[in-house]
Amino acid sequence: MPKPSLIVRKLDPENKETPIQFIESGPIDNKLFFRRNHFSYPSLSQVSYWLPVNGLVNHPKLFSLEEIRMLPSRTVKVVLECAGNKRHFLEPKVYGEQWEKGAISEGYWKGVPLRDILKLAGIKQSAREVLVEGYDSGLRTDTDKIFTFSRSLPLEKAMHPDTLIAYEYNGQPIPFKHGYPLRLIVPQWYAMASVKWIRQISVIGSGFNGPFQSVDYVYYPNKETDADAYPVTIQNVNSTIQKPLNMEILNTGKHLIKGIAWTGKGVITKVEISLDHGKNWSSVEIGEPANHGYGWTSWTYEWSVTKKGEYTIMTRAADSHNRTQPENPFWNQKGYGHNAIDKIWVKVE
Ligand SMILES: Nc1nc2c(c(=O)[nH]1)N[C@H]1C(S)=C(S)[C@@H](COP(=O)(O)O)O[C@H]1N2
Ligand SMILES: [Mo]
Repeated sequence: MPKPSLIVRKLDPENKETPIQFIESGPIDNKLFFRRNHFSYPSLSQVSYWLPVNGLVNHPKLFSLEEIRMLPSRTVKVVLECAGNKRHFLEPKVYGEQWEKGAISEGYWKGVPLRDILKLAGIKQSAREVLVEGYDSGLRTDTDKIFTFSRSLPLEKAMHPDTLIAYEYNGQPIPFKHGYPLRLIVPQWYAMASVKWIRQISVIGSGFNGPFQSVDYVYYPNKETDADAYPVTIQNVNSTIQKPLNMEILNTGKHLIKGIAWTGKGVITKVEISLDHGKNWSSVEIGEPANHGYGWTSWTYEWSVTKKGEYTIMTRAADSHNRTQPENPFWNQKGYGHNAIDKIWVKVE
């Protein structure tokens, strides 16, 4: 059997999509995990790796990898989805990586809760956010300055027991391209929050406004102005049809339609399908228990088609917070958070 491979969007920095239509189920093998980088890969020596935790703490610390591995760990199944996933389908089009449907993957991340590390350092009263810096850096096109990839979390999210300083993916040390040796994992948020190659963690007393959260990863809903901007955080409820393929030609008879659904809030409660341009909707079968960690939900639908013709297959998921997928994507300047009803076209002959 020929094997699927990553789809290249850009070589340097390396940006590649998961061939999501050809994934049987999670967890995703690291070779097929999408890659999203703002800069070239950093060079860091594993021999001398230490994790500094400083800022507004009572006892600034330097952790060795050994010390981190000895602390009580947690393992969580998490969907990492790039905020730009599905950007390609936005109308009018926007600039940026033209991700189709594969800037998403899921798997098991093991690590130490960030809050345990922060507690060992002792957070001061004046703390407001936790800043996590990556080892990679470079020029941004909008300035002539060098930045590292750095982002902060509000204290509440930083202290959530499932926000991890991860060191394993699917039972193996995290592959270098995905953040070895240590990477932040922030379940339910779009994946820009999950900073790779952690260089330093600092507790800070004010809002961080580095460009990866004050310029990028901000929703700008207006075309002409930057008014009404707000930060990109939790994943929208979403679904993707994996099978059949878009524009596939099928024969009459039985076809298994399958796909995935996920959300950054609560759990998936329902996935519906329409085969008549959205006039009628029926519920599809949801695979595993819907509340399985922060993973996606696989679903299937058996389609018996006797009439030849052209069909539109549409899916929409709903979550336990009554969020559902809109008919049209929410347009914003940078094309984040696309979660319109998923749609493909097939011909039956
Ligand atoms: N240090 C660092 N962390 C990073 C990034 C980066 O460029 N540098 N990209 C972020 C974005 S936008 C995404 S979508 C995910 C991608 O993770 P992956 O390459 O492991 O799939 O990492 C996030 N963490
Ligand atoms: Mo991303």
